[in-house]
Amino acid sequence: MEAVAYVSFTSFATKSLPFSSLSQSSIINLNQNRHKNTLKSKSPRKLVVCASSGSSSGSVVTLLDYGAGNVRSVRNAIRYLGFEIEDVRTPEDILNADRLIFPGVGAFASAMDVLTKTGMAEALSTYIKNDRPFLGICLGLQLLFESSEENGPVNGLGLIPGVVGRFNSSNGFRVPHIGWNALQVAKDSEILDDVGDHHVYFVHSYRAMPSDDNKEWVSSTCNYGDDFVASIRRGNVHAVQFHPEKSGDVGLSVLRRFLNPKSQGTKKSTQGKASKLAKRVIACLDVRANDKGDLVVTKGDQYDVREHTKENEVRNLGKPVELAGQYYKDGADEVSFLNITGFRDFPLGDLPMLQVLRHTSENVFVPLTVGGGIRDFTDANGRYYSSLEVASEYFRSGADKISIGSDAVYAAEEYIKTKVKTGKSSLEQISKVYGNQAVVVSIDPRRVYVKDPNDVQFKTIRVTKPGPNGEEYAWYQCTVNGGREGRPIGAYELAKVVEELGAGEILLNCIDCDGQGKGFDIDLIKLISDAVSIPVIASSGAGSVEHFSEVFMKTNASAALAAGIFHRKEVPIQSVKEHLLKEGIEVRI
Ligand code: 1PR
Repeated sequence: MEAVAYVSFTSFATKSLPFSSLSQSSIINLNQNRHKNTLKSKSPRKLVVCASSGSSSGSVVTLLDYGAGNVRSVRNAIRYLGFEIEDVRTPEDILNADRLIFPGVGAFASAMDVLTKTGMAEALSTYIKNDRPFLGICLGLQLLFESSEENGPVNGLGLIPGVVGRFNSSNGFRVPHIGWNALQVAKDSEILDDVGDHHVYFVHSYRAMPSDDNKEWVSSTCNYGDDFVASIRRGNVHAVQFHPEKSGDVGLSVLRRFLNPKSQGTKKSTQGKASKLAKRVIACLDVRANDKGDLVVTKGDQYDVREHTKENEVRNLGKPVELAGQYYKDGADEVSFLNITGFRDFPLGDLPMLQVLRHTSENVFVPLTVGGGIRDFTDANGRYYSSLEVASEYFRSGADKISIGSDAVYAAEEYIKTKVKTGKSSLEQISKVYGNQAVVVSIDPRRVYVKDPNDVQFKTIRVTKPGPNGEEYAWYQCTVNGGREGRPIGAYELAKVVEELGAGEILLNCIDCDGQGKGFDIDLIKLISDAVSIPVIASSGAGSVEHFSEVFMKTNASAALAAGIFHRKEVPIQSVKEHLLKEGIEVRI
């Protein structure tokens, strides 16, 4: 249970808490500061402490959440480990913390802006300079450096020498760096003791570089094109570029070692084989309400999810929360939920779906993606909801990434027509606020054979297997509304445009292959993964372990997703991974 109600940092910046509404006993003077940290405060302030605070207890951790994004996963992981959370509401709360976690989210400049305006930047610097127990995560690491090139240069807290720069995608490395990568531990860091040769989960486009000037801080590096700073440690101050809260058991052990250093045993023996970015294996749950109104995991054949019986009922393959939990235990590197009727139902009216996310995120510590129905919407009462509001609700409910289908097709068509980036599409708005690494575009193409590439204005390929009338070429037509409507845009054109508009990743389905178990559409996946420099997830058609090695050997896909074979328990996730390892393809184990 949380020790205090959540109050975002942003709200602290703009509103002052009504002291009159708090009891006298809940207001104490700054002089009672337990750790005698000093903060140069222009005017002496009163410190507000919740009656339930009790932070002298070793089971309470202070969380700095400045309200810029989803830190629900960090909260869930902390609670899962048996700790209570006290939210920072004032700079003094930072100085009073026994143990502070700072899961930075959003963009560097806006984070620094909020930290500076609220006095938190100064408090953080003081706290860290006083060697108080600190764990920064992702942006929470980057902000400790001198400056960042992200929309900048922008000054950081300046505690560690170095500039945070963007990954270089020109040498073939896909940006954002998304996925499970290996650490090279440079010095004993205690919190990394169980990581060893295991992969941890990264998702970022910017990174700090190790140098002679910061080597006393750097505790591990990771290689992605160049070596970048994966973690820092000096005394009680730690920060990690990866996401421990999304790195499965290994990540939880990092948090556990930080939260409870005294109770830690010796290093666990490490049996991982991590050396570089792993190919990801993703379990996908297509979710919708069945005819009785229960939310079920379903699975179609070429997008037809109804049984071919007299009753014609929606195929029911299980309960979403249970299946997601099972796939996490089985070793899925990510879990995706697609609300497949989101295009016609309003997702914020779909409370069971939000509940599914909330419950799943309490026990599943790998990335969760959710898609379906992300678009602007006006409800029956005339209330308008922007796509950003819809996405925000998904993020608040536990999603790490959201996936946009139909609405991205309309945005791409518009952009091709006008050549103007309006900034108003759901894709642009959500990636601006949450970063492009949080936005997946899901493409639902259908293969269209043609005799001559000049017959169509879209990018065609010479297909490996000719069409029914001997056609040697095909283009891939995008569809919307769950494959119900074909649009005048190809998957190739769409992929290029959505990358430009801010997508961080592409989920590449194929209606022809969906549910067929005959393998991924290698022609399509090669076409798209060669066309963009963001990661591509191959989807649709997996029927055996060999299909996974084929897609990774023949295309530049970063991940492969499957549904039916996992739901029907035909091929366990572990078998897929063992097979890939045997074939020399690095995966997380
Ligand atoms: O258009 O933004 O509302 O998003 C709707 C989302 O729902 C899209 O991501 C779209 O792909 C998905 N969707 C809509 N209708 C269906 C359907 O099946 N009737 N599912 C659907 C798409 C494809 C994959 C599937 C793989 C692997 N399903 O998610 O899991 O093909 O399956 P397999 O391994 O069994 O072959 P919007």
